[in-house]
Amino acid sequence: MRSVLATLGLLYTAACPASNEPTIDDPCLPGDPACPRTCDQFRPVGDFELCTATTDTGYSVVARYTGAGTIDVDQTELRVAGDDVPASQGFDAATSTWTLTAHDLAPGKYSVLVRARTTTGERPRALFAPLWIGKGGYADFGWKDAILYQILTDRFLDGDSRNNLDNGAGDLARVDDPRSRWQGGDFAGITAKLREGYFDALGVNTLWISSPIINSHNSQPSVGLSDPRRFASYHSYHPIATGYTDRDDLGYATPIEPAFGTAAELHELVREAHLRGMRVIPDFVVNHVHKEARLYADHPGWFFAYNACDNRWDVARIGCWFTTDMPDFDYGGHPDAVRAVVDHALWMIQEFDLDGFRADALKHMDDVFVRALKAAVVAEIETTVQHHELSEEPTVFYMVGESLGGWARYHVRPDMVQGQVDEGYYNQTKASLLTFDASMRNLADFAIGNDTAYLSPQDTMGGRGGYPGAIMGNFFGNHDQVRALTEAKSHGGGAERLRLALTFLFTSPGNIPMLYQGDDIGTEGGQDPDNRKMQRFDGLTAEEQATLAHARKAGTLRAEHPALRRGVRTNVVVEDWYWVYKVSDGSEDVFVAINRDNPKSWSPPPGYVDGLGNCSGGTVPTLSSCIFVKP
Ligand SMILES: [Ca+2]
Ligand SMILES: [Ca+2]
Repeated sequence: MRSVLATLGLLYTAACPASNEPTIDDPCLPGDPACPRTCDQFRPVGDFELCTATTDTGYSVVARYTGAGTIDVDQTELRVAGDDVPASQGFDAATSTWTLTAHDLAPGKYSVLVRARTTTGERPRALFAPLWIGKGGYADFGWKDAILYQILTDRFLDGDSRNNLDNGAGDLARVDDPRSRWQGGDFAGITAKLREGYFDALGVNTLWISSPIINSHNSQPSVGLSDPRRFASYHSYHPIATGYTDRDDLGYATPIEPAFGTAAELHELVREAHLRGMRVIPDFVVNHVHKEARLYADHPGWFFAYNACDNRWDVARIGCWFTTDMPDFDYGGHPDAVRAVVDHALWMIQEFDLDGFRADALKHMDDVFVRALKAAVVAEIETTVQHHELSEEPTVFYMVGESLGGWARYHVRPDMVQGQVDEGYYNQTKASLLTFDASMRNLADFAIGNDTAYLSPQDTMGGRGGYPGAIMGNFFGNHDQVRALTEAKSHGGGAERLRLALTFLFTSPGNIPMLYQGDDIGTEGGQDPDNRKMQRFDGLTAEEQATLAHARKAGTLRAEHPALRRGVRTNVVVEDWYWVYKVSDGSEDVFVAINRDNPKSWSPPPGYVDGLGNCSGGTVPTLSSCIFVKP
């Protein structure tokens, strides 16, 4: 993987001789000629001036407090790489400066967080400095390199049955469909699979998990007003601890969903991910709260009056309530609400060292909020990023939204989010590879343009969306769609079509492949709640094992071949039922053949082999795909 930082000329190198390099236990003080610092460019960050520098195995962080008053080091919190350390560490009281340096580090994320207090009890805004160290997908990562796996935390793996909710207790007992109850999945389950290498085997380096914030533990009404069914909030879209920060706990003992585990377990999950160069981006749900939320009780005026969405998703898109129990934020009229929720977001990101957000329901929030969130992320999270608009540096905070009904492009702007889940990609992939309602020629015509479609601005929905830093999320299934395998089966096909879609997903360059849990093995399911079954790891059928093996090969090929992530796709052969394309990044070419037709004769240039193991001897078998690479 090429080093993005090195390419941009942003990688500082240590000035200290190796024998004289300071360690975190032996910090060098600013201006001490015996121990030269590597930092020389300071930037203002709130009440601090910050300088950070990294090498492949070390870092220097110099943070100088420039605000009012005197730092009370005993009352200040300092966290380095997830560990709380005494704030006196590396602190020079005379200059109000922390100097933190370390070397000989293993690859990973070594963010620094300072929650300062002054001797008069003032609390300056937290200082956060995200730092990735090391090669091999750590500091040499840009968001085009992401390969994402979508997890519904409650439905992945029950790693600790002690945190499970009792579905028979109280109001929850009104949920009579087992598919709509809590099922026990948790942080511990995800962490167990991280340690086991389940995601590594798929080439996956980014996890989208459910929102970790506490939800209602009662039963919920349906979105449809005349639908009598009750649902549990296992999907985490009914938050009640919204607004929680380290400064204001709103009266909650923990803001973290207890059915998913503890805050310590979420820290552990993120730490295990970062050790592997893996990014974690939770769902971020702030269009609304649940009516049990403290924020709603304390500030009812921050919310629109009850006004059911009731299928008026476009005409009432900003101010309607999704259900009778989900008060909807009126951000446009309440700057205090914007500030409170942005501060909640910053707290979450800093506290858990998160790498991005999957931003829920963007289309249903006032632009004022989205812009305020992005501005705060740039100012207070991306404090080690040089070029915020490029989405290239490893500490860029990636936000990917979800705006259906043609709204995807609208929010893809430098002052909003880098990407959206790409509805067009979903629709076309489904039509050409799962249902066979559209031809391969349609898919080719769509895909070549779509790979780069969001890199240039275009008018859309009364705005102008698309910019050179855009990176969309490609997908052919998620928790809101009928399962891909079910689409294939209901149109006369089977798992072989799902495998065509997997090949296409993992070989589409420029944007992030987002694979929904279960689509790696070929899980069936209709509309919600049928499409959210518990992930299965054991007792897989031969067909499921074949699909998982295919997904692993295709995902690994994407991880190993930069052209598949960052290249440009061109057509080689386009027929109605058959397509061969080439993806090139200037240093390598990868050829991909996808065949819905009778066996085809096609050979790549000499020296290439099919990494999926389907094609040899110049033949592309029927209903199969091949990814030709040079070994
Ligand atoms: Ca559990
Ligand atoms: Ca709204």
